[in-house]
Amino acid sequence: MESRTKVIIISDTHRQNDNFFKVLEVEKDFDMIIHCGDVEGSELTYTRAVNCRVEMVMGNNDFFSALPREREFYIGSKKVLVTHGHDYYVSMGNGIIKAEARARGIDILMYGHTHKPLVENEGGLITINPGSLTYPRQEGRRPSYAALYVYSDGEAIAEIKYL
Ligand SMILES: [Mn+2]
Repeated sequence: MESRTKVIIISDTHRQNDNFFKVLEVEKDFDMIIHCGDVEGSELTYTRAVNCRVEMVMGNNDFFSALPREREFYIGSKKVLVTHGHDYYVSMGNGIIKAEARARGIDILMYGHTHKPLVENEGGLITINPGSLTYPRQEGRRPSYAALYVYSDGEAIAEIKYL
């Protein structure tokens, strides 16, 4: 029987977590939360709020954090890389970080830092930037996050969602 893993991806909350709790009111039956950095000390807020696995990485504003700079793991058959992105100059574009992901054989790349949501799917690499739930910078400036669905048949679909 086919199974589905649903992942909620957030980033750049900067210690303002009201919109995260709004996401929890909207989203049900997810299996994992991933935070792409700039948590700013709210790590326990996330891990205590949900009963599922939570993965977080360190952002450029997480000065005293014990979080890792990067995480690599599998979701189903998909190899995932999570990093904040500032080490790969994502403010200038995502060419460098995508090249790194391809070199590592990554299937799904997640980063933040720009506060601008983005989903790309090219040549077998899915790239996700959930934007920011707190300080959105894209046109219209709606707080955003992403949902990722990984199916047991190998299919993966990501979408940007707005509050
Ligand atoms: Mn940020």
